[in-house]
Amino acid sequence: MSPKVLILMGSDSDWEVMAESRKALEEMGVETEVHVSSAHRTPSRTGALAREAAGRGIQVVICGAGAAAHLAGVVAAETELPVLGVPLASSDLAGLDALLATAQMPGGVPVGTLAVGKAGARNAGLLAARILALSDPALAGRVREQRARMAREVEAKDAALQVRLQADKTA
Ligand code: RP5
Repeated sequence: MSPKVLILMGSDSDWEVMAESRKALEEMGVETEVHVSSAHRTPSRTGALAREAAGRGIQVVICGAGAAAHLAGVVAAETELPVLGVPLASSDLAGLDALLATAQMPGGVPVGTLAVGKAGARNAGLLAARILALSDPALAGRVREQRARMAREVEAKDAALQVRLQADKTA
């Protein structure tokens, strides 16, 4: 099966965070393709990856970049596929620069922007899975199961807290 989600990042230094996108998609049984490609350092390669993605069967592109983070915007300018942007905290501005650069796209060139860092990277993967699930009932089932699993985990944490509180009271 060919990968349906393309994950791009501006530098290999982004991988520790962007691996969360791939992990989330792996949990959902969605295959990914991952590349380092920079909007600034390798503009031609980035343009080509974006332009060729749909023809290779890619349905969603996730872009993670830090600092003056133009990667998601440049990719969105070169493809009609949905593009999700993950701002990364890799400069002295701790991700605020990347957040604004990724989110503040001009009208007509949409980038769905997630939170800064690992939570945003994970959510980009989960959101990509939800987009794909619109036309894939088996994947929709796995998305439902992920939500149910998360709810069960919160309930288990609450149950454990109640036990601790009760023990404190009787101590
Ligand atoms: C951005 O600059 C990259 O996305 C990365 O977050 C940041 C720093 O890149 P390196 O200097 O570590 O290659 O373009």
